[in-house]
Amino acid sequence: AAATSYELIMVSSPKPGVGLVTLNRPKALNALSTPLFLELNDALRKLNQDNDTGAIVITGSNKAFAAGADIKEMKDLTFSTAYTTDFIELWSSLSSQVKKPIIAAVNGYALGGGCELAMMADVIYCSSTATFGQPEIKLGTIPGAGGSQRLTHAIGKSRAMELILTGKTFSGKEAGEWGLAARVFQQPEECLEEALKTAEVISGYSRVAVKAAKEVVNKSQDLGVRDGVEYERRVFHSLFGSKDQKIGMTAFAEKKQPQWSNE
Ligand code: CO8
Repeated sequence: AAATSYELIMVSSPKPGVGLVTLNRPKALNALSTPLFLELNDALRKLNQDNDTGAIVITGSNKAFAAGADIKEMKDLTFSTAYTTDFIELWSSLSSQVKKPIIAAVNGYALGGGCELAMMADVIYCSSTATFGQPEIKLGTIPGAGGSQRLTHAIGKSRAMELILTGKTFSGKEAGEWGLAARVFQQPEECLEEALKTAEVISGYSRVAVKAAKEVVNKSQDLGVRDGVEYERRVFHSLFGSKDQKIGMTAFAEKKQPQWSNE
């Protein structure tokens, strides 16, 4: 992905095994236009396929992670065009097609589609002054990229309902207290640095086990507990067929560091 040049995002690898995607449309506070999303999807698809990448971090600027879908682009959109072109559907490839862990490092505004993009990631880190929200109601519409579902799962119905019905924003500090964000930092730079460090840690584990871990945790969002536990056990059993399970447990027994084969 690093070899591809993009206009609205930047792709780099600041740590071994880590792909960093930085949204870079500063004039529009990283509003998620279709061209931006096509670039983002392209970069994520390539990072997902890239053998050197074990985990991905998505971030924006200190001012804005992303201030939403591009309102100017949507202003004149009709029902029939939105419906026949499956508007927004391509967004979902982020959560369903990228099998490597994604950490969102959120500083500044994460509103509307920006909040939804953060919630499509597997883990959210943010700075305490970040501003989250689903303000679509103020525009005469509702969240369209999973916000009503993922926010409700993350922070509970009453809080999510209040936020979505009023369009009120909430801070990074609150996102941490409510369990939407895994960790909250004082400084934006620290937020990104810690996200990269965590991604590096994840990237150091067996790719097979990491992929399975992400898969089973995500299943908990769709299945009831009984089916989810059964699904987990099936995948757990299947990992006895991997080389890395043997490598990991043998290394423990021999008091050595495991050298993963990623097989
Ligand atoms: N879309 C398009 N342009 C935007 C957006 C946006 N979401 N947000 C900011 N911009 C532009 C502004 O128009 C402005 O451009 P210009 O300089 O040409 O006038 C530039 O970015 C800077 O913005 P402001 O001058 O407004 O900056 P402030 O610091 O004064 O305010 C705010 C920052 C509070 C973030 C303000 O920009 C704002 O309220 N933005 C809109 C937030 C919002 O409503 N987001 C939700 C959008 S709807 C949505 O995401 C629906 C999701 C459904 C699924 C997605 C489908 C694709």
